[in-house]
Amino acid sequence: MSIDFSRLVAFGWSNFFLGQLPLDRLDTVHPARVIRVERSSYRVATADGEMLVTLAGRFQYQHADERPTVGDWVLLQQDAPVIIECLLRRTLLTRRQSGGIDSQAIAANVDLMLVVSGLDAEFNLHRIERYLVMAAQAGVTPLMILTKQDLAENAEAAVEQVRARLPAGADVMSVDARRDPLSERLAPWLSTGTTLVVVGSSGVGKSTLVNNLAGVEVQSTGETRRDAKGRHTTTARALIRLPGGACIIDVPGMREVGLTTEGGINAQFRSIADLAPACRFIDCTHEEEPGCAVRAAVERGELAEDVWAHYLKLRAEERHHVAEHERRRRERAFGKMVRSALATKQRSGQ
Ligand SMILES: Nc1nc2c(ncn2[C@@H]2O[C@H](COP(=O)(O)OP(=O)(O)O)[C@@H](O)[C@H]2O)c(=O)[nH]1
Ligand SMILES: [Mg+2]
Ligand SMILES: [Zn+2]
Repeated sequence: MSIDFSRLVAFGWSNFFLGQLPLDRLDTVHPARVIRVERSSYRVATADGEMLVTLAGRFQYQHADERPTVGDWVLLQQDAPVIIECLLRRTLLTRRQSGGIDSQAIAANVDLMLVVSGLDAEFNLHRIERYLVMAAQAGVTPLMILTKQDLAENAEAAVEQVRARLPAGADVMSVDARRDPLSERLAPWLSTGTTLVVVGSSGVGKSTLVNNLAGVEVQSTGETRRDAKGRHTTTARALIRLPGGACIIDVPGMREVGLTTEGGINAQFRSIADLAPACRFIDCTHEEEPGCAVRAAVERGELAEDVWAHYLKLRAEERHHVAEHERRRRERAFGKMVRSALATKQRSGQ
């Protein structure tokens, strides 16, 4: 059977994935993109349309971030609705699983990260910076969308504050996500084959933005997210095709914890990472050590004190997290040792 690749191109298919097809097995497998994940159920888009599939058993033995996620290109078995392989990813957004340092895949093969933040009372530069760390870690260019412009006291000033923290190539704009013509304003980023992912805290207007771009209500917004008992309903992670040809992934229930890693922090705080080689000690923490080039730059007014303080805070959080995980791991290992010693003792009848 021949595959109509033009249909896959509309979902972001490219030569990067074409090059991974097993040419000797093309009559027994076919490529598809994962467009929705809900627990163990996967919806995929193939050249012949959408279908529901499950994972082959062997994925059970793989690390959590190696299992297919939304945005992944996968190979399906020709004669059964089963994902048998996950193709190499161009980019991958991960988050730490709660209570561990193992990472979990959130969205794959994304080109642009829309970081959404509100210009209402919730506006917080440090929170925005966390998402920028996450983008740096994933190797994806961020585009900052500051929503609720209509509720802002001074949207222009906020835009400039954010701009000062952006890495090269990134951009920022303020919008009213309910009313602005966002397809027009975001047009340069929405060409066919581009995949965007929307991240940001709950209530900032992510679903409003996705609906605005889609031109219809594809995601429920505001209080409708809660069920009759007022609990947040868990919606699935989904990839939605926009009228202009781009794909967009909404990630509901994204929390800020566990977003950072040491590598991501260094990538976002380039100015600090660039100064570090000039510190006297190779393992300088840039806190109290003599001969610290970072602190010297703060004292000379060349590095904003606030940037330095936030860097220290994120790094301390990251180290605490890693240490905590290690402590729990040891506790578990010790418990196991004690239990097996007891079992041995019982067996020998003592
Ligand atoms: N005033 C104003 N309200 C907005 C804007 N964007 C979203 N909202 C409202 O904020 C609430 C939360 O939006 P929602 O899209 O559900 O946020 P999400 O949790 O990030 O998906 C809804 O009541 C929206 O109508 C905006 O630009 N201006
Ligand atoms: Mg939402
Ligand atoms: Zn230092």
